[in-house]
Amino acid sequence: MTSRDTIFALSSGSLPSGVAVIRLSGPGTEAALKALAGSLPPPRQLALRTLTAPDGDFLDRGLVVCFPGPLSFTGEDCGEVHVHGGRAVVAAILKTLVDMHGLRPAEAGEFTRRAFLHGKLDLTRAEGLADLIEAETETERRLAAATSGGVLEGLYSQWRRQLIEARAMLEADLDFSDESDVPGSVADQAGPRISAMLQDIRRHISGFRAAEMIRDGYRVVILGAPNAGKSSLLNKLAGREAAIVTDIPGTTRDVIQVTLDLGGYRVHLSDTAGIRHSEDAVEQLGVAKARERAGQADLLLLLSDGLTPMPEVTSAAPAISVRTKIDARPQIGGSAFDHAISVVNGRGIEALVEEISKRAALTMDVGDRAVPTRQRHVDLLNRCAGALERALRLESDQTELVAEELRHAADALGRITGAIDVEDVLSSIFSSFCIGK
Ligand SMILES: Nc1nc2c(ncn2[C@@H]2O[C@H](COP(=O)(O)OP(=O)(O)OP(=O)(O)O)[C@@H](O)[C@H]2O)c(=O)[nH]1
Ligand SMILES: [Mg+2]
Repeated sequence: MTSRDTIFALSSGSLPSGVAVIRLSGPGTEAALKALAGSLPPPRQLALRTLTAPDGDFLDRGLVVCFPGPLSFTGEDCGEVHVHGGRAVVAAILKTLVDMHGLRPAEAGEFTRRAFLHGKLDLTRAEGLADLIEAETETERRLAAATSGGVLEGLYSQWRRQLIEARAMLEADLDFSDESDVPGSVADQAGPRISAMLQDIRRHISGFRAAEMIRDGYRVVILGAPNAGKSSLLNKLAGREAAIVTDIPGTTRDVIQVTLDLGGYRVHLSDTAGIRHSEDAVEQLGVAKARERAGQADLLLLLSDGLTPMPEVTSAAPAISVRTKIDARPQIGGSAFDHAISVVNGRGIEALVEEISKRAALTMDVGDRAVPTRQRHVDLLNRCAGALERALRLESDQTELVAEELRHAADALGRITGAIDVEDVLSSIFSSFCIGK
């Protein structure tokens, strides 16, 4: 598998920056780098060169490196130039490259796509790489590092191999079933092994919820009657004036969402309109939105300053009750609230943040467990599990049909890693990458 086009892209992100890395891949890489830099250093060694345009115009001085295929990220001839990260510097170099014969700008994810096509990584590792680049929290980074490191590839390949072996045994059993020296118990042995694998797959699928939450974030919704101190709490946790705060009840009309990194977990915190009965049409819409958000939440914070009533909402999410403004209205005696806070003197805020991150951790923590990270994985795992279930329901003398179901099951796993038949999913997977990866 070789590409005719040589592709290039700015791989180091937004400009201006201290250094900009422009990456190339394809058969014309070496010639393009020579045209820019004159002589090239030995493979995989950086060297300082003056880069010039074909007419001899000075472009920049920078580092040049070549990675001849197949020992490169894409498996093709690759190279990089590291130049000063000024917009005009990079624009001049990209312009020089685009004018060269056989070179064109890379599409999103095209370097990784080529790496996949050259067998450098499977689809789950490629998806893990995309996640690693997108990772904003420590939890996301850990999950992405595991996936890009190949934990899913290892698991799915192992299951697939076992299924292919089991099927081969069944088919051999069929072929030799007339001969007395082959015991006829292969089909009987297959049953327990299939059902053990089915259990493993089901357990593995159940980890998707946590992975989804790590990627999408944990949704915390602040609710309370008007003036309870909801927007003040949102601002305090966001560390900025994200929402308007006044002493007029009914200030917040819309849902205001901020995304925070709480203890390494991505948390979406939503401030909502104060819940009360109102004749005002705009306020009614705001209250309806607040109720809707409560229904989609993973955790509710129910606020009251001691005078405002506790909000009543319908939601399956667990709730934490929070007494606000304890600087102005200290609590007397025992408390019916889980937490007591003041945004004025900061009391109780740390404990509340700790509780939110602890709850987020409970739903998101996957530990060392490998979990599916895409709906695509879950769909194909379910297809695999479905085939195994059908195989288990067959009679022991229906060996041929069992073998056929095992083939379906193995194929589904092969589609996850890209070992078989994936042309149709490649575009949707790689188009979500950034340019230059
Ligand atoms: N002393 C004191 N005042 C607070 C505290 N938190 C909020 N307030 C005040 O309470 C009033 C209402 O605060 P908001 O944060 O706007 O209340 P809200 O729940 O968002 O109100 P609505 O948007 O109207 O539903 C403002 O005057 C705040 O300054 C606090 O911890 N201590
Ligand atoms: Mg408000």
